[in-house]
Amino acid sequence: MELTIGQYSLVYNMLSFAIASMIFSGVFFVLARDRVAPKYRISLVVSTLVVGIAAYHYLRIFGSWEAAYVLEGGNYLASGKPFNDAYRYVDWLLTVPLLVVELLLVMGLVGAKKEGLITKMVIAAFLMIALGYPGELITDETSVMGMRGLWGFLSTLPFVYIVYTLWNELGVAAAEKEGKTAVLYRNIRLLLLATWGFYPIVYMAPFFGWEGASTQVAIQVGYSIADVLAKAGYGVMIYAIAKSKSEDEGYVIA
Ligand SMILES: *C/C=C(C)/C=C/C=C(C)/C=C/C1=C(C)CCCC1(C)C
Repeated sequence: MELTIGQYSLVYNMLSFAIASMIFSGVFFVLARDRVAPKYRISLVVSTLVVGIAAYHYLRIFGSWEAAYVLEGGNYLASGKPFNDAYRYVDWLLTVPLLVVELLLVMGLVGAKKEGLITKMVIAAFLMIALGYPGELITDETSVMGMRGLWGFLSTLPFVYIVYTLWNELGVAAAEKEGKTAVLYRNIRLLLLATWGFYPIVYMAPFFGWEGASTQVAIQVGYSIADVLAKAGYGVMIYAIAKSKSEDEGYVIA
């Protein structure tokens, strides 16, 4: 595979942007801790873990990208070292269940009130990523009816279950509240749908007949933007919900 300097640099800069976003959103979650009531702080702790794990994996992806290409005669050529994209799946395996947990925690849907919901969601999130991975390794199938399509379909079952359940729970929660908290619940619902919905579309790229350098670049840029929104942006929204609920409940910042 051959990349132009522009293509190579675009991915390089996006990965660098993702690293900065993950590290400094984490710093923000730590520093903003006292601005929310004690019972919501655990959500901010989980948000910090998510962006911390993502920052680590983005550093590894960045290193792998640098090692995979060499500049020769004005273009970037494959160095022979493969670009390791498996870091993304390892990252998702850890961070996606945690993203679900931070939301359920801030909503207060844990413990006796919603027996088992957190367990079901975490198992489903784990299955969604684990079932998608074998298909992601099959890059030479252009038909939806092949093995890539089959793994993708299996992964979509827990995906639909999670998104449908969270969408409903957030709708119920928004209806119970009013003012800022209700608006925030509705907004995070849209953010969840838009960002999570993006991943299976990228997965389907080979079915649309995309291939070569521009697809590689599009996938890396696309996943990086989606990850920043689904982890750092989502974490900021979780913080806003925690803060709004803290205010509703009369918490005053010391
Ligand atoms: C921070 C990372 C996030 C929020 C990753 C989310 C990933 C998904 C929602 C992936 C879903 C997939 C399918 C529904 C089918 C095809 C395979 C996947 C894993 C790309």
